[in-house]
Amino acid sequence: MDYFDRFAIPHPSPAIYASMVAIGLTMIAIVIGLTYFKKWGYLWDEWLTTVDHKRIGIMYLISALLMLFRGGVDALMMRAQTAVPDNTLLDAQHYNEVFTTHGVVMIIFMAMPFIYALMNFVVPLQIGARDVAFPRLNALSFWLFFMGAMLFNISFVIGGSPDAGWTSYFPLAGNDFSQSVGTNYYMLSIQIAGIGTLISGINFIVTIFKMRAPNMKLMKMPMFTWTALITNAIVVFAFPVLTIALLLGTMDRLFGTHIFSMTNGGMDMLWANLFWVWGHPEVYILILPAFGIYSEVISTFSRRNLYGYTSMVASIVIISFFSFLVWMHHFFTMGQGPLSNSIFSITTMAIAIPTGIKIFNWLLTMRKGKIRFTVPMLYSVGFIPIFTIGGVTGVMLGMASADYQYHNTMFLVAHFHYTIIPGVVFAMLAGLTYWWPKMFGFMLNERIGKWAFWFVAIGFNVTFFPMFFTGLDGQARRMYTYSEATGFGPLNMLSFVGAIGLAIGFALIVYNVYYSVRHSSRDIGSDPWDARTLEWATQTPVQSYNFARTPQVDSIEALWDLKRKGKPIFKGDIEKIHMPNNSGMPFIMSCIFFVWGFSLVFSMWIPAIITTIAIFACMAYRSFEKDDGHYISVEDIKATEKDWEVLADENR
Ligand code: HEM
Ligand SMILES: [Cu+2]
Repeated sequence: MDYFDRFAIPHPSPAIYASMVAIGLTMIAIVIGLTYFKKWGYLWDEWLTTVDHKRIGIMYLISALLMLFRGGVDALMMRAQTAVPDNTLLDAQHYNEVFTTHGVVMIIFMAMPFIYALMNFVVPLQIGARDVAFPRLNALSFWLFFMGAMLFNISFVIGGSPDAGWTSYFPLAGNDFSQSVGTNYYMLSIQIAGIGTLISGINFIVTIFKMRAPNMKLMKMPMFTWTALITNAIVVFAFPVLTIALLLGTMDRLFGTHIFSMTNGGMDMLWANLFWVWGHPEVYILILPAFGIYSEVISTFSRRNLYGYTSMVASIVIISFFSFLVWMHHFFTMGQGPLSNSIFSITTMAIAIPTGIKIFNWLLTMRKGKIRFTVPMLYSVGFIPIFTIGGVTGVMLGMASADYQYHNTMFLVAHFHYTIIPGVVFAMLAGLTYWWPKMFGFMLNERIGKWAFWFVAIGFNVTFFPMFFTGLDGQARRMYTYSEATGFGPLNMLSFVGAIGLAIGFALIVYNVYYSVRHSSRDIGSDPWDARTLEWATQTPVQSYNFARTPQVDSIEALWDLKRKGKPIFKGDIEKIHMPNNSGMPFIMSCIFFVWGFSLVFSMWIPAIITTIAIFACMAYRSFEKDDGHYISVEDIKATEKDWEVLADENR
């Protein structure tokens, strides 16, 4: 029996048992449902083995939404616990686990797949490509991310969740202070997902450099594609640091090395440095694609071309460079002395300049525009003032001396939510609503969407604005409770009320999907927003091969020029198209990775060795496999294109 004790969770409670039962029942229901409706084959052929960037994008999207729900439940539990002083809903240990999993899930398993969902779906279409450069690797990226997420989530029911914060600082995260397997889960699941992300980074850089439509110069790329390019460049430089940090952390925990420990020559600050050398660029990995989405949405719904295109490009390049030069601002108070604190203070504040340029460009794009306040536009307009508050408080935190007051208080928590929520969540909701018709062939209902927007926007401010005040008053972050004498009670209650407003907003978004699936018109054409870029010059839903003829582009807003000036995009005859074949390998390999990670979490060496060999065997198999893809014949293409008035000159 002893052997199995390790799989038990160390701090069980009725709520956890209830969730275990709920998870078990849901899984059984899914298996029964798939069997009953005979959908296993469909699932395997169309989804699990697909290499189509559009389907991979949709799978990223579904995973991100599931994780948003999980992270959201964590958030509600935290706000409920702190709503009144001396509350006992969660004890200290559970609270630690909840804020840790909330942070990790939201950043790594919600925001990251969300941006990759949109990049996958949109970028190849925006540049006029048939797919990404390495479609199979793309599937591998997704499945590695997915298996990483699953591994992280099962910690909740098998062995216990991590509890050392999403930053997992040592020595707290070392074996002496984190004795459960929770932090092993943290190290290994983020490792697996992170490898997937790194592969995506390379894939997208090659795609954007090599697969653009003829004549699409770099400075003619749509802004979302520009941000995708720079984001993936940051990924390629930042993620290897995380890989190494996690590897070293895993060695400390599993093999008893002393790299980050306080004893035997370890350096705990080395972790903090490595973590933030990845971690600060990471926040820009999240926000740059958001900037891209806002640029597309604001120019489409202001019916104007983006103001200051060149300065937009320049500022994202500068931001990406600076994002690597500020990491130390996360530990001004940990004793590196005034010289380094001053240098990092200056670099930190400097980053506000290119960001400010972008804000002015969006405002100037809207100026004199014919603005349509659709749902994506509401999120984009709402983003501007809220994000500005986040940026300004960031500059306050960036002053090293003042940070001694703010650090580790609720003020910091307010700051980063004021950047991340408008900067990532609003952007994703804008992008989701904007590209939804291209993905699924119908629009989301505007009226429900607007109600959801107001609940989200107001709920957000009511939740997080009070934290600036409690933080300045000295309420520390990551504390599970406080006494009545502190006087923090009422403002925390207000935060809780706001969190419920936010939850209602998200529930409305889910309801909107359900409502629109049932009631929205399917007859929306291929360009329902009267948009400007190439992704809207495809049939809806998009054909597997994207474009029957390769588009010819020589302006930033190719579709707009076609519609307004009659500049043709599609020329020449239809030719047969070469497409990659589906493959089960990425999925199978990722399943093996999952077992590998799970074995290591519990120090089960034999399965860990077997799966390591199996992973290499998969790679070897792949390198000898002969698979040259397949062709789609001209007749088949013509049959698919027949019912669609192609925007080509000669077909008009
Ligand atoms: C004008 C731009 C910004 C400045 C000057 C800035 C500055 C700072 C500083 C100095 C800290 C550390 C404070 C402390 O620990 O005491 C911090 C924390 C943080 N910032 Fe920002 N920031 C900016 C923009 C952003 C953006 C765009 C994001 C995300 C999209 C972001 C996300 C975060 C997060 C997640 C943390 C807290 C991490 C943690 O300790 O858990 N910041 N910021
Ligand atoms: Cu930072």
